Amino acid sequence: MTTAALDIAAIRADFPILSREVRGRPLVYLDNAATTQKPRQVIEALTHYYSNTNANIHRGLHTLAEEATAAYEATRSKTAEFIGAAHPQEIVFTRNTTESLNLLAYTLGARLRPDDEIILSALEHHSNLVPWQLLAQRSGAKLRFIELTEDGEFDLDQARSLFNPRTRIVSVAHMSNVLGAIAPVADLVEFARAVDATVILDAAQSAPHMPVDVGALGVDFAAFSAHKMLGPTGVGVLWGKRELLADLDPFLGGGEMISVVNREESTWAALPHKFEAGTPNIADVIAFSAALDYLSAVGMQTVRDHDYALTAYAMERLSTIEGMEIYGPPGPERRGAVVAFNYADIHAHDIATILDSGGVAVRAGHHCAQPLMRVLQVPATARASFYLYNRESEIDALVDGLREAGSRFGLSV
Ligand code: C6P
Repeated sequence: MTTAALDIAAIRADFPILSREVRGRPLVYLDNAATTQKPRQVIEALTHYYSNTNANIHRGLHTLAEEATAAYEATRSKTAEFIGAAHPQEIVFTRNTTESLNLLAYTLGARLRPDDEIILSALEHHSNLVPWQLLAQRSGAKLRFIELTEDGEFDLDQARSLFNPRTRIVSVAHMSNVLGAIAPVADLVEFARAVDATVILDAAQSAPHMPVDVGALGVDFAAFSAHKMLGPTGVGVLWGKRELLADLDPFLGGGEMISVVNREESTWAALPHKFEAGTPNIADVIAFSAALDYLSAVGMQTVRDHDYALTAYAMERLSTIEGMEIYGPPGPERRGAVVAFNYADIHAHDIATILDSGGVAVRAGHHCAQPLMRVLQVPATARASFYLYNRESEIDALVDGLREAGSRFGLSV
């Protein structure tokens, strides 16, 4: 693996924020799993929209409304193409991954009966756990959990044993936001098909970092967020097979999602509008188009190769520090570009604060995965996460910052 395929200097020049300083030092942004930075193409698309096009969509008959509607729908088509969806109608825009997953838990949940089972895993983000807990409380359905191996990967034998005729839904993170582990989707789909269960992928961390082809993966639904893939905040995607989405009742009621409204009852608009009640986040959806163009021009396999090289380099450099514990799969092959770690007995928050004083931004805490922290038996971890504009010298800056933290805490570095 090499990073030579990417012209990092040219890419970095597209991201205005990367030339700023933090605490008198060049910004080293290693918090990409939380949200990524935005290229000027996305920023300009936003200002261009508000300066030239701004109008509400799907209702006006004037030029601006037609242009805004066309640009919004063009993003839908581009999103479908980006993930290999069969039809643009299979793309529903939401606010974020969290809302996409809540939509599914709410609508699929209407079909569940007491004692039906929902399979999740021990590493889920709260967004792919709490909505199912709420559903379990409403419906009487039971939650079952795939446990992890020592390396932080799904224990496939134990996973297989969970599937049974009561299993209705399996919903897992395609890539863990803490361990980086990539889920064995093909196996899970095989287990699920044998019992006729619905398969949902939380693709919040995978869609930004690797080629994701929902058709080839064979899943039923997938959810992800634009802001983790160079796009604006406030735009989520829910993809679902057309016949499955068509079969679900609406999530939110209101304008835009109806066909005929009577005093006592209504009928629903065609897909995907049935799931997009009210005025959507028009400007940010349209600007997301520029993010998709950017990633497509680079190529998602190139992004994955670059992530792979950086992750391998980071793991190699971090493991030279005595007292460093890195969580998740041991090599970069079955993990994405996040490296969560603890350093001796320094609290993860102290690590993040000391790194920040050197301009290095990482995340520290439970990463919205408290049950996973309990499995790891730690209250928190620090986490560095990479993207296409990061370079090895920034990992060197991370390592220097960690040595600084070690010496401040009296460790031999
Ligand atoms: N993880 C992180 O720093 P939203 O907030 O809805 O855009 O994404 C939620 C979400 C769902 N699943 C996974 C696997 C995620 O990583 C995230 C977001 C961020 O790890 C913020 S907590």
